[in-house]
Amino acid sequence: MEFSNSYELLMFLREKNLLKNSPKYWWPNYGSFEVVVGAVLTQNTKWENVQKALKNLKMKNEKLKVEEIATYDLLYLAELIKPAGFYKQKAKRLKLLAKNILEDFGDFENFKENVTREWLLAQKGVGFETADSILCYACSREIMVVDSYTKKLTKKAGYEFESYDELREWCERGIEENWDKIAEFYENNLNLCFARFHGKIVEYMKNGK
Ligand code: 39A
Repeated sequence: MEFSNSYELLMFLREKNLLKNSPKYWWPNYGSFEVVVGAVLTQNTKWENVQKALKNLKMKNEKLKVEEIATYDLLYLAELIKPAGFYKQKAKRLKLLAKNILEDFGDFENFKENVTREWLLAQKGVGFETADSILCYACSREIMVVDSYTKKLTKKAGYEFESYDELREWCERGIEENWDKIAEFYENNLNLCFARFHGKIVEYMKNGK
């Protein structure tokens, strides 16, 4: 596998039609508080386990609410998210994050509009990948999420990056430098190009082809 920048990687993945069975912006229920919960739950576990935990959480209410998670009994919350692993720690972190969102932003809509990467990174248990997943898929910001799949794929092509941000910037640079060409393929509908790019990488690494 050879590509000299992230644009070439995107073109390689684009031909494979990897998102044909995925939601528009790949992450289910994009733009909702559920994405924040999923981004925390997916740490150190498989997405399939996250889906089980989300199903438990959504038994009472199909739409997850920040107010609900902030007031849940901790043991009850931990029990619901058990399938995602590290459930006691994740329950504490989720509840604290929900409380802080309400305390600092008032509601989820204001959080989506105004939250910064710095604010997210200052939250307990929120690292780069979780913060960027929240920014990209919950808050509709044009930021590339990079994860272990992205690292593995670029490594296979001979790239080594010293940090998360170095890899993220490499992914973003190739796209930004070729914006005009990409705009042509997508008929100027470049909304959340990075969300779809990340989704393609994950699907390719999980399902191959
Ligand atoms: N690893 C993953 C995923 N695999 C995923 N989907 C499939 C839909 N999401 C949303 C996050 N992480």
